[in-house]
Amino acid sequence: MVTTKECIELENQFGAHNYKPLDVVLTRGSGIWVEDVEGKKYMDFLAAYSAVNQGHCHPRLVKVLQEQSSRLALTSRAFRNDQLPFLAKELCELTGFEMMLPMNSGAEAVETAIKAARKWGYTVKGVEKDRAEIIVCAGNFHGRTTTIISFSSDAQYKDGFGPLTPGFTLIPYGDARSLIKAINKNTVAFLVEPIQGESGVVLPQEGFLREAAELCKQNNVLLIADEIQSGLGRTGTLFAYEHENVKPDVVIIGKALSGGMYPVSAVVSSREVLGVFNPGDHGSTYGGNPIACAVAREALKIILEEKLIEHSAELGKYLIGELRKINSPHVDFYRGKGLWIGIVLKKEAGGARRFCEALQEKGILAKETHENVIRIAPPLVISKAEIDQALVTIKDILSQN
Ligand code: IF1
Repeated sequence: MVTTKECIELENQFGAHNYKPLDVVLTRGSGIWVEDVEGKKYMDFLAAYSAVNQGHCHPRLVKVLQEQSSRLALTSRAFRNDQLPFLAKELCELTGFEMMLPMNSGAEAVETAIKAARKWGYTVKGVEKDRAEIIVCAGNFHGRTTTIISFSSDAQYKDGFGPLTPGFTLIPYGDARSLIKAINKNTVAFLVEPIQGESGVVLPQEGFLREAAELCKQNNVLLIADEIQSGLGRTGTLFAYEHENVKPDVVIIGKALSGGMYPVSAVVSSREVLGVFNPGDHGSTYGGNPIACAVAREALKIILEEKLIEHSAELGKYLIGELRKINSPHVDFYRGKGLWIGIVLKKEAGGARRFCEALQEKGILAKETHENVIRIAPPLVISKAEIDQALVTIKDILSQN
């Protein structure tokens, strides 16, 4: 039997220190519950940043993973397989787009969308070679590749990783007037999270996304929604953009596309946009592999058949309502949509980390973001009874002085 202490020491000695995780060493998970190596059980209120919407080790996903991995695991796209065609069809029908391009990590899908938008700019819109510009928002998080961190507004994500990739313009999140000013003849796309995750579950003011969609349409600019974290039921709709009744030109999906069982991501869009890719333009060894596609097909079915979208809307509303009843000296306000909530602490609260450590002590695993926000994002399979059980602990910790 390994111990927490032993695991932490080994990881610290042999693993790069690119994270500061909570000192909990997990060994088992089911539903919203995870267990550490000493047998202590926790409610997972992060869901691997919304990748485990379907709950840990969902039996249907384990079964599909086992079956497919013992049949055919990887062929590369040099050959075809019998899973990708059906994921492509099912994903396009579910999302209402004409085509998809499968990748593995979220960042790879974001890079795919950037490359598609640039090539669409040159070959369809007629932008001058190498002059394409993409507008992004301050506070964005779209991944960790050197191109993606080039347009981050967070110095830490960029420091030490230059030279940075040009061709990106930052505007304040939610500011349509800045968007108008930033758009020019070389603008090919506006890449945006409908709700910003890493920034701490930040919702733009009502109507921003609708105005942005209108501006993009008027200026022949692609609206690209990064739904890698906000998508697939997290905010109480299939995609977060639906809250604003817009339909982006391109949608980037990841994380819960596989229910946390396997790295799977995809870009969905029109034939006009994804049609810019010719054979050999783009790809990846594992992109669209049989396991990824079989697991993703099942993960999408679970979201629909277990009504996780409606569940997220209903229980999310209940949860934020109950949280707002807590009389806490530390909390400034609560914000969120569906089962995605940010508890924004006052400056004088001393940062969110200590509250996450206190929650860990009491059996709830949550993650701080940007110093003063406790992010709440349990698997969407959470029951009302489990929420009520968690509320007792959360209330206890937030109301203490
Ligand atoms: C880390 C953050 C969250 C994402 C959105 C693309 C990606 C992500 C909206 C890239 C990934 C993860 C990455 C992970 C922690 C986590 C994270 F804190 F980094 F910012 F969720 F908020 N678009 N987010 O949220 O997808 O390549 O990771 O599959 O890098 O620390 P990926």
